[in-house]
Amino acid sequence: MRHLIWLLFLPGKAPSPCFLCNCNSPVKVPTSLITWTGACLYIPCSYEHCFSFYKRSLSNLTWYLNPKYSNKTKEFHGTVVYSNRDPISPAFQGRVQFQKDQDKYCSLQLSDLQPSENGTYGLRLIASSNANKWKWITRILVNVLDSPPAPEIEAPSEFRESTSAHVVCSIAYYCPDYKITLSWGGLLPHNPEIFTTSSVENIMTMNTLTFTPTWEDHGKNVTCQLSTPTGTLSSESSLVLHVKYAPRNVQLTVTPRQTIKEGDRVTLKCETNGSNPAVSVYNWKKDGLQLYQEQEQSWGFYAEADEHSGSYICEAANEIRTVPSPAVRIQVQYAPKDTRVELLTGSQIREGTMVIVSCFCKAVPPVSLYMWYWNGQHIESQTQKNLHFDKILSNQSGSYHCEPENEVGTSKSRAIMIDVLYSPKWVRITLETPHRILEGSAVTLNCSVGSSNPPVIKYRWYQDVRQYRETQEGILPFVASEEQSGNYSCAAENAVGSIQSSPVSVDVQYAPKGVNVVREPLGSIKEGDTVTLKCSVTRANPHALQYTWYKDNVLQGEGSDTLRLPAMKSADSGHYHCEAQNAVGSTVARPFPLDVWYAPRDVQMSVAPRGQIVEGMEVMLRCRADAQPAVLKYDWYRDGQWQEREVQDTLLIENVDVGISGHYHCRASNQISSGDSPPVLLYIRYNSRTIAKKAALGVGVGLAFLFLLALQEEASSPRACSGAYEQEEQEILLSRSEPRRRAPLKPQRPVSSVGCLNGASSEAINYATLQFPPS
Ligand SMILES: *[C@@H]1O[C@H](CO)[C@@H](O)[C@H](O)[C@H]1NC(C)=O
Ligand SMILES: *[C@@H]1O[C@H](CO)[C@@H](O)[C@H](O)[C@H]1NC(C)=O
Ligand SMILES: *[C@@H]1O[C@H](CO)[C@@H](O)[C@H](O)[C@H]1NC(C)=O
Ligand SMILES: *[C@@H]1O[C@H](CO)[C@@H](O)[C@H](O)[C@H]1NC(C)=O
Ligand SMILES: *[C@@H]1O[C@H](CO)[C@@H](O)[C@H](O)[C@H]1NC(C)=O
Ligand SMILES: *[C@@H]1O[C@H](CO)[C@@H](O)[C@H](O)[C@H]1NC(C)=O
Ligand SMILES: *[C@@H]1O[C@H](CO)[C@@H](O)[C@H](O)[C@H]1NC(C)=O
Ligand SMILES: CC(=O)N[C@H]1CO[C@H](CO)[C@@H](O)[C@@H]1O
Repeated sequence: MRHLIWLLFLPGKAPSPCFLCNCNSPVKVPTSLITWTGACLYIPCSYEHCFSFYKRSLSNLTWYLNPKYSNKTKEFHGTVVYSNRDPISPAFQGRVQFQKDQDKYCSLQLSDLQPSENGTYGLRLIASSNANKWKWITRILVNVLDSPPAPEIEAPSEFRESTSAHVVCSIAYYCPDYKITLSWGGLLPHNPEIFTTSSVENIMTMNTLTFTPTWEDHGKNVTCQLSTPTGTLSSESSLVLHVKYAPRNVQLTVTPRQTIKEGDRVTLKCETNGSNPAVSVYNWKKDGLQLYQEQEQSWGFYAEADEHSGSYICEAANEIRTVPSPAVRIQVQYAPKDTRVELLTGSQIREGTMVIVSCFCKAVPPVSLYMWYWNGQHIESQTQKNLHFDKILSNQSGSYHCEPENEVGTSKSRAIMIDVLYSPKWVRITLETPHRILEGSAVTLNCSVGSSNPPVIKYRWYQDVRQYRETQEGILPFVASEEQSGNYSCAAENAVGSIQSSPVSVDVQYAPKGVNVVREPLGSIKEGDTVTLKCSVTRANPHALQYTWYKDNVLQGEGSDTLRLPAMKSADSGHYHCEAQNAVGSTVARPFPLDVWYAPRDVQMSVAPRGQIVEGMEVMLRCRADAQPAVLKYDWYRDGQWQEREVQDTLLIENVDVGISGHYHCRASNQISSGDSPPVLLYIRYNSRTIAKKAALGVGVGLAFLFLLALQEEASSPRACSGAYEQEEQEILLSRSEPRRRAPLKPQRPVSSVGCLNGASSEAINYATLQFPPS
């Protein structure tokens, strides 16, 4: 082994290279090449590093076409294309170029290739040093084609819109003396991003296309063309571009229209102007909100007003991108609906106030015209949303409804009732008994109201300005009386107000009132005086009066309200009255007594009781006289002697005594004078006890005498003296007034005689007899 290493570094002649390296492939060449007729062939060739040792001793270098090994000669034979020792084949004469730099390279170039020159090209290298020989043969397959082949296009597996891509066009050919050109064709000129790079390496001619595909490039036929040095287009390859791009020009279309009527069938279609790959899903959005996501390109519905109006967008999505369409506004039109009428002003509507009624509805398109109806009747002048009453009138009450209209149609609202409240109207008062109203008759006033809303709740009645009565009904019945004459008006009142009528006159007619006889002059009337009586009437309606005069119901005169009585006589005394008469009736005055004054006359005195008067009894004297004026006072006399004065016409003597027996008369006096009654004997007898006592006392003689006297008187009393009065009358008189009780009169002297005295009058003499009681 040590020996061997030494050999390696043995100085002197070259040692055997076999020890130094293994150089099976001395050159580097392509294994095959293509070219075509007329083109040139360039066989690049360079020495391998391992060959450098042998290179120095390289003796024979020959390029053969189709070299063949000969057993006989142990050598290769063939068409010599190039040789450093031998001449080249005449067929290649002038067409061969060998590499200039022969140290490193062994390249060969043949021009104007002929089809026969197809085959195997071999490079034979022989190196010899001393006795050593090293031989190599390197073969290259060369395919001489008839014409240039199509270049190869190498493209990425997919193209995407907006993503830069490289496409390489190449051909395994290069020859310095016959340079071909690869150029790209079929690209759209608008694409600014296209650029190409040509390069040559390892017998390759190539052109790289760099571009950013757009949707427009999709489907385009891109060609790579091979041109000979003369510019002749010789071959080409093409590539149909498949560009993936997002959905293009996404548009939402609405069928039949964007503006549709409620209930119409609407179809929305999301259209694109191409998408690669196809749209995988469609997204529907309304007013920014997701609605549906579906594969279908179309979406249909029956339009509903509230639901379907809005702004729609569809989105088309593929694997590249999701692309929205521009928004499309869909308007679902419908005739006005939910139409209603509302009162904008207060619900209590008074006449003269402002009232606004408004018509509300939903409508698309907006309402163009509002029609208003009053009690079903079209109000021509009103076309606005609001029905405006500046000052509503009572006759504008009623039901109102509106009917708004748009292009699609109309709709009717329900009616609203407008009830205009107002004070009573046309308040009139009428007299239901229009003819003459007599006192005591029934009168009815009628307060009529033309109309009132709300109804009248009460009526006030006025008589000559002052309030008189309040009623629920418009009728005021009453019985006519004088005080009820006057101008009447009524006021009808409801919740809104009160309205007063103009007055009606009630003229209650009545017979004269306060009819009285008035005398002139006043004072006492003496005989001969003149007296005027006037019939005074306080009031009467009507005033036209007729007078009639009566005295003691006997007609005295007619026509004048005065009755003149000249030269009064006593006989004129009496009760006068007048009767005043108007159209209604007559009224009689109270009889007016007219007295002609005269002194008392026919003065009469009476005694009660009648018959025997016994001592101890009660005796009443009564004086009666005819006098004008009436008797003022009565004076009583016994036996001509004044006893008493009384205002009353009676004198009561209690417990009479025999001693007061005598002739009594009375004198009646008035303002004029006085008159005396005829005397009346008052004879008082003893009673039985006194007689007994007297008898016991021995005075029986006197008594006996009296007794006899009495008997005589009984027998001889004159007829003229018989009582002028009836017993009954006397009793009545006695009972009328309780006479004043008097102490017994003082006895003056015993009555000794009995008789009739003649009085001033012509009447009979009165007697009173005293009798002894039966013993
Ligand atoms: C050449 O000789 C080799 C052996 O030396 C043999 O195998 C081959 O067949 C021979 N070729 C021809 C053409 O005689
Ligand atoms: C040219 O040579 C190749 C291989 O070198 C061969 O495949 C081809 O058939 C030949 N062409 C012709 C026309 O002889
Ligand atoms: C592309 O162009 C070439 C040449 O212009 C043509 O032969 C080929 O049929 C075309 N291919 C398509 C898909 O159009
Ligand atoms: C695509 O766009 C072109 C031009 O803008 C137009 O003519 C064509 O109809 C569109 N195609 C579709 C499917 O929208
Ligand atoms: C309502 O009354 C007013 C006067 O008060 C009158 O001018 C108008 O014509 C009346 N309208 C109707 C519809 O009766
Ligand atoms: C009151 O007057 C009105 C109108 O004049 C009339 O219609 C009505 O009948 C009258 N009422 C009575 C009770 O007379
Ligand atoms: C009633 O009215 C009439 C005229 O309208 C008037 O002359 C008269 O004085 C009135 N009467 C009263 C009592 O006011
Ligand atoms: C070793 C070898 O074959 N050498 C040859 C090189 O070329 C000349 C000329 O053709 C030949 O004579 C040699 O024999």
